[in-house]
Order: sequence, then C-alpha cells, then structure tokens
Amino acid sequence: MEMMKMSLKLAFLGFLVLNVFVVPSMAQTLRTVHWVMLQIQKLYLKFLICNLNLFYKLILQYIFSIITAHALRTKLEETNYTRLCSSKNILTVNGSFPGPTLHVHKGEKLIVNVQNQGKHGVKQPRNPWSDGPEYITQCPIQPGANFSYEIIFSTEEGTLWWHAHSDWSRATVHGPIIVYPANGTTYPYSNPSEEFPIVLASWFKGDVMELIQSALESGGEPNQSDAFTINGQPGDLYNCSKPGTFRILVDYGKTYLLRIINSIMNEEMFFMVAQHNLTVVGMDGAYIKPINTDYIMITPGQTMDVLVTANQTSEYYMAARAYAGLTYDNTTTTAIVQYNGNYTAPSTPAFPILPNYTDIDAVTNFTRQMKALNSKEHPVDVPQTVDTKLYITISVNTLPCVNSSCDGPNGDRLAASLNNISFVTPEVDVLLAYHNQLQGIFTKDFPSQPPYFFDFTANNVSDDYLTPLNATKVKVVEFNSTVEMVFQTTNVMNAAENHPMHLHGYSFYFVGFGFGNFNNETDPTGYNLVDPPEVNTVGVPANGWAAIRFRADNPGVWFMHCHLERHSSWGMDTVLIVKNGTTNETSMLDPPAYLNPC
Ligand SMILES: [Cu+2]
Repeated sequence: MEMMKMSLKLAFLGFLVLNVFVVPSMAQTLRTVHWVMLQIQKLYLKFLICNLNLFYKLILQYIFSIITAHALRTKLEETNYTRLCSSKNILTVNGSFPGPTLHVHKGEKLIVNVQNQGKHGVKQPRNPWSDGPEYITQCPIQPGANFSYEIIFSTEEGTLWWHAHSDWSRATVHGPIIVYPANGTTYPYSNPSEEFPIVLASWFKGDVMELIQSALESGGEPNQSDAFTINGQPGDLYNCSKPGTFRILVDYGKTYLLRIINSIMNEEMFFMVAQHNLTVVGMDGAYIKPINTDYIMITPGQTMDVLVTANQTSEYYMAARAYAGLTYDNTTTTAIVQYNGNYTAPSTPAFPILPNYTDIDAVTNFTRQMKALNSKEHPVDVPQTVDTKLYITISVNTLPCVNSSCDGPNGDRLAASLNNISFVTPEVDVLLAYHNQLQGIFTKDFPSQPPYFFDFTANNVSDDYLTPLNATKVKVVEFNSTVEMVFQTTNVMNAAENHPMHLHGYSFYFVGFGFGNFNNETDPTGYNLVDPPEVNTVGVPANGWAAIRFRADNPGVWFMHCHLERHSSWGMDTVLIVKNGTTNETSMLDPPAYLNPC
C-alpha cells in the first residue's frame, strides 16, 4: 500500500505510468521505436535512481511523453468515485473504472509501459518476463519506476482482459483486451452490428487494499463486496445508483456482440438479458460451438463472447448475481437494453428470472455444452497421450493461531492450499530465482498427487486434514511434454465450493468434469478428446473434479491460482515451470535490459 501511495503521489504530479501503442509485429519500426523507448527509459530510470529533484524528473518526463506522443497515453491515478452514496478514492487507469479497452488484431504485439499490471489469459510465447504477477515473474515496480511489457497476441482471438496483479488492486485496475481476427480473416459468425464490452466487477465501500490487509492480519474472512457493477455502475437495485445505470441502445433486427468479462473478486456469476436469447460463441479468447441459452454462468477470470439479437421493442434489464460460494455477496447488478424507436417505455423494464443462487444444475448444464468450434481455421490440438499427470486437491484450511486469537473458525487462521501446500510468496520473484539459479527461494517438489487420500467430498471430513504446509513449492515439467491436471475440490471444513482455476502462459483444453472423487480408471474414459473447449480458467465444481490437458510448449515460469481472490490470498496458488527446449526458438527470451529490484 505504501508503494501504491507513493506512486499515486507521482501520478498526481503528472507522472506517466502507462503508455500503450500497437504496432504490427513484423514492422521494422517496432524495433526502432522500442529501442528508443528503452534508451529513454534507461536514462529516465538512471536519473530517478540518482535522486534528481522533481524539476528534472518532470523535464525528462516531458521528453518521454513527446517520444511516445503517438501512443495511446494513459495514467494510473487515484480518482474519487461515489457509489452507493459513499465516496472514496480508488486506483484507476486514466480515471476510469473499468479501465480503457485495448484493441488489437491477432498476431500483433503491444508494447505497454506500465506500473503494476498483468494481462489475463495472454499466452505470451516464451516471454514470462512480461506476464506480471508480483513475486512470481517480477518484483513489484518501485515508486517512480516503470516497466516495459511486450505483449504478444499469438493465437488468442476474442476477448481477454488486463488487470493489476498486486494484492487486491485488480478490483478497480482492469479493462478489456479485444483481439480481432487477423487482418484478412473474419469471425466464424456473421459480423455483429456493434459490440459492447460488459465488465462485471465488485464494489467495496471501504479501501480494498486495507480490507485484504486487515483480513490477512486477523486471519478471518475479508468483508464481502457492497455491490456488483456492470461497466462501473451497480444499477437500479442499489441505493443512489439509478441515475448512472449503464444502458446500451439497440435497433430492432440487429445482432450485437457482448464481450462479457468477469473481473469480480470473489463470486461466480449468473448473467441474463430479459426476454432475449444468448448465443455464446467464444470463451477466454477462443471460439466455441455456439451455445444457445437464456443464461450464462461465468467465473472470475473468464470471458465470454455472446451474441444477442434485438428482436423485442422496448426496455429490458440485463442482470447478474452470484452463484453461491460459501460466503457471497447476494446483491444483483443490472444494466438496461434500450431499443431505439417509438414506443411507450414501461415504468420498469422487464426483469430476467435468474437461476437460484445455489442452482448447481444450471451450472452443470451450461458447462456441459462447452465445446471447441474445431473448424479448419480454428482446429483443436488436444494431447491424446499424457507424459505428466498431476492430481491436485483444492482445499480451504486453517492454520493454528497463538492463543487461538485469530478471527477464523475456532480462533484459527483461514488458509487455503493445493495438494495441502499453502503457497508462500517468496522474497525474490520465482522467475528471477529460476533464471539466475538462486538457491533457497523455492523448491521443485510440488507434489504430483495429494499427500493423503481420503474421501475428499465426504460430508464430514476429519479435522486431521485441516492444516496445510506453508511452502514455496513449484512443479517443473519438460518442454513440449503433454500435461494433464485433474483438480479435485474437497469438503475440508465443509467448505466445498466452485473454484475457478487459472493458469498463466497457457490456454488449456478442458477435457472433463464430474462430481465426487475422481476415479482415475473410469473417469478418463468419459473425456472429450475431440472438441474440448480451449480456455485459461476452469470452474472446478464444488465436491467434484475437472480435468485439463495441454502441451507444455511455452517455456517459462507461470503462476497458477484460484481466481477467487480471497483463496489466492490465502495460498491457493502454485507455480508451473516449463523448462527450455533445445533451441533458441524454444527457450525463454532473455530478460529485458532493466528489471525491478525486489
Ligand atoms: Cu478457490
């Protein structure tokens, strides 16, 4: 937080922290522009390190901004926002919540000069240096410093998103990334008339960074959010929110593309548009076979591209509310679909009948329909055989607390784990430690199966399984090996719930899921090895399992974590290291010229 505050101070003084520009990946100008930027940056950082006074910093910044004048220039700043009749300062990019949308075409490269941010679901071939998570692939960017990320859009097409990856700052620092088809190619569906990013987010009346800090200190549950928002607005059902409710204007007979992003902190969400059918055509930046449905269930971290045909006449609510976790915000966020033309507007727009909070069947039925498009242009390449198998239990746990003085159950401290390892954030980032072969930062013995087998989904799991081991353990796999991971949620602490597991650096094939304990003989026979969806986040069902497969063809150091933010904060994380191949082209890129010190 201290670091954030200091950066904010600089931001207030007009410090540029984010410059974004798109360049064709093969253009000669890229190297030149990049080189100039690097030189300027080096110079700039040198000056900063030498503690020059502010006057010189500002002059230098001025030069810097001229050099990057052709770029879309944005600024990280503290902005005062009022929601629910309550004001606070939040961290924003360019003063906007959600942040600005980045537009690229497949195959292009983005250069982002930035402070404290990550890109969600971008594979980043061989380039973990630009992935983002603090202490996983980089040290935090120090106040006054910046870092140039190179984001490569290799195979993704559709909707992704960028977000901060420093504590809970992603609550307000996030925005869409839209990857259009490569030049000369088209969507595998007819062109929509218009598109609307629909960003779902959490709103807390308090300061989110303080909120998680105090929860981690006390060992108890962090506060729930006070509202959900659609494109920054809670909607008509919350106090003091009606005037700002987000609206989209539509024409009868046209088809629109909703690019829906769940950047909510702790809840999976149901989403509907009253009296309109939804056709889901993409997920996590890959196409799927169209799913015709009246609702979707979208987990934190996921994106869905949804076509909606405007075949009604007046005003309709779109609405989203939680699919129940153990604890959850039970409020409902809304926006309005408003038709152009002459009609008498209803006193209140039609409201959708959302699935019940606990409607597990609705989730299951929706999930079963997810299949990759698997066309000639967008083929499936799911590994048919597997070199490395991991079976990973996902648990919420407790750790003992001195004098039972914590705020968790029985005075203990809440924790969370993967294969009973509660991930401890190291003091030097794992990527640097791996690259420079530093000893004592992490160990390579993340277990390939749970340390004990028990009835994971039983009604009353013994307290013997409550306590995880605190450690920084990573899993190392060979380049180009085929990997299968089966995630198993457990009912330890009677805390079974859906966990959206997310792996950086990869899209993976979601080949199967089921309920109860995974059976490694019978369950694999039901895998979809023909057209499984290619995603980067998978919702592992409560008291069930989900299986994924991928080829480890992206060397690097990749964070894997539950996308429920409180679970990740409690240690439901690990790191996958994919070794280099035998050639330069199959090895991690060299580190950039400047790395932030830890
Ligand atoms: Cu979780």
